[in-house]
Amino acid sequence: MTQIASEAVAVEKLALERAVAHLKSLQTEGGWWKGELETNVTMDAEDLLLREFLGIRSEVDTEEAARWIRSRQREDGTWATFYGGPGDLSTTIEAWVALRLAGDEPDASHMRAAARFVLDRGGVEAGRVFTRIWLALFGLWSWDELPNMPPELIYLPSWFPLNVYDWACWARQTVVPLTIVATLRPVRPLPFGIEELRANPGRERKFVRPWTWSGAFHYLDKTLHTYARLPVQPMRKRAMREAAEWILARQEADGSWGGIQPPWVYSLLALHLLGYPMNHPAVKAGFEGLEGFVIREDTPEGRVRRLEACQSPVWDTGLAAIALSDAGVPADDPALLKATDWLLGEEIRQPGDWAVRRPATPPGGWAFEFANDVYPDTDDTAEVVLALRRVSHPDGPRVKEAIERAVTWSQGMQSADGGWGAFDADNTRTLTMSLPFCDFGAVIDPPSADVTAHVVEMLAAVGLSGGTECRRGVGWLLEAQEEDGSWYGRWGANHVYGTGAVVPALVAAGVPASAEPVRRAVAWLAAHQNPDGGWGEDLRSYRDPAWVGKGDSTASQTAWALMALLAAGERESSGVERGVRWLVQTQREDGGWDEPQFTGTGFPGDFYINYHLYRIVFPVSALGRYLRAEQP
Ligand code: R04
Repeated sequence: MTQIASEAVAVEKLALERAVAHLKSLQTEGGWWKGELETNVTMDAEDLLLREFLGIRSEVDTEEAARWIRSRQREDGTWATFYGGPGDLSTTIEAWVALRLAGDEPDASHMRAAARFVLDRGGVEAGRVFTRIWLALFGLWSWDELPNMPPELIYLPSWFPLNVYDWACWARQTVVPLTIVATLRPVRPLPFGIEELRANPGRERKFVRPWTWSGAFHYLDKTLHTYARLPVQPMRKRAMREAAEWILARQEADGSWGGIQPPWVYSLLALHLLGYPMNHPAVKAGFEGLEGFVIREDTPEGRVRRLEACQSPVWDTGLAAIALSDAGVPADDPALLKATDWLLGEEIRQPGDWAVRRPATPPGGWAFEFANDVYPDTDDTAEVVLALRRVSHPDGPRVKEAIERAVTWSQGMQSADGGWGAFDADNTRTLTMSLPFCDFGAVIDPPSADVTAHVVEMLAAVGLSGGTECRRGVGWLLEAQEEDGSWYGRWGANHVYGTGAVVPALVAAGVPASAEPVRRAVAWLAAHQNPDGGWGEDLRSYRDPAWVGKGDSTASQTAWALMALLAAGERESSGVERGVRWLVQTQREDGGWDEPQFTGTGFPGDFYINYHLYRIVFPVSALGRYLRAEQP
């Protein structure tokens, strides 16, 4: 090696050492990691509305939440769903209403700017269903102008179209409580109106074509509205009680539902409306648990309060352990042992909703959150197994058995087409998407390239690359490659995430780095490297193909691209060298990276996440793999 080359490697080693020290410093006493899960202000607006509705909204909470919401408003008066993104109509409507609750006057300049944007976009009339449900709760929107959601849904058997198990688990847990809310149609008026946000007082009606599925559902909806207005409905009452039982059976140990905000909030609302008092154990646990998702922070403007939409400790801990191991931290390092102890305690040993589709599959695996026993997912399970197998733990058999259960469960969760969805097998019935209610977010959980890749990589790592499941998974991935050589990213932004997950998986499963699909992926990554050496892909790419593979360079996305290129044997390429240099040059003094950009996806097109640990775990993995890759 020449003098200059070895100096360059020394710089990268130093960068990695500092990054490892930074990552280690973020580990908690309990052995786990958890980065903030940042989303958007609908969380905070809806929290204030919920508390107002229940009569438990405090002055302090309101002031702190309002301060946070104001701090997120942009120059043009709008709120977005991700950093640097375009103004979002529903988010801006909800923020405006929450600020009115907090006492902001409609003629204040920031409120007028927001209202102007809302009117420009068609007013509240054009807002999403969830937003209009919140307005209806306060008499600001008519329940008649919302899609019907009959609670009798709960009776549909699991083979019947549209039954609750045809819905993705997050939508299932949201819809069941909403059937109760939308049937009882409560209204608790506010001391102010929203005239400022209405575009056309007499809402115009569009002709809906009855011969499409969504058209047919539209007219069915009209019929159901007529039924909803009939007076005595003992059958409805029974259905609502049945739905309440279903909800109560799914409350988690921390009082949450799925550990995610919408099901949590609507479940509490539904129980309240059915007469469960605030001191009922389930309701009490629900509100106490929410406290654990509140972040308070002191800023120059005063204290702010914001809510996490969900929490990612298992995911973060798995990724952090893999990163440390990639960086050369020894397999028996105390940091890895502590993480392993915690992860072993988080294993899920009981059946959940997934068992409806896979009754014969024994339980095992991991979920995303602290408490999420009903909803383990294949993505977290794969990453945790990839982490555990690199640790040398004193109780080897215990680790081995947990891994074996997780592998068996993952194999059982393979969908009929050979891919993997996150929370369920064969959750692929697209009919659900045509319901008038479903105008926001993914409502099914079909196999995706990123999740399938993680499971394939895990199966290969435990020596099962020759097994049927892994081989069918590889087949699914090859089939899913885009024309341009990339893979779509369902849970991360976007094609850089998908490609960054799939290439290492294919190579681990035995596809040669010289094979044509891998070469096409390498070419796609090379063609989308930024002039500064990094990679970035804007979340607008989900709606606008012009953005695919394009955006500001970020640490996490640069790391994903690098891991794909390294797996593809490109260590000596100038692309890898320039990518690594970008990471080294943008590293902060404390060993971390800045990443205001959101690179996580909740729902493509609708809901995005900034996982605050992504900016450190992925660069550590990428630099670690770069430095440990075999020298030619
Ligand atoms: C990074 C992938 C890991 N793996 C597990 C996924 C975890 C995150 O999943 C969700 C997060 C969510 N948030 N909010 C919602 C949500 C759903 C998820 C949500 C749910 C219902 C409605 C609106 C938002 F599945 Br309505 C933060 C794949």
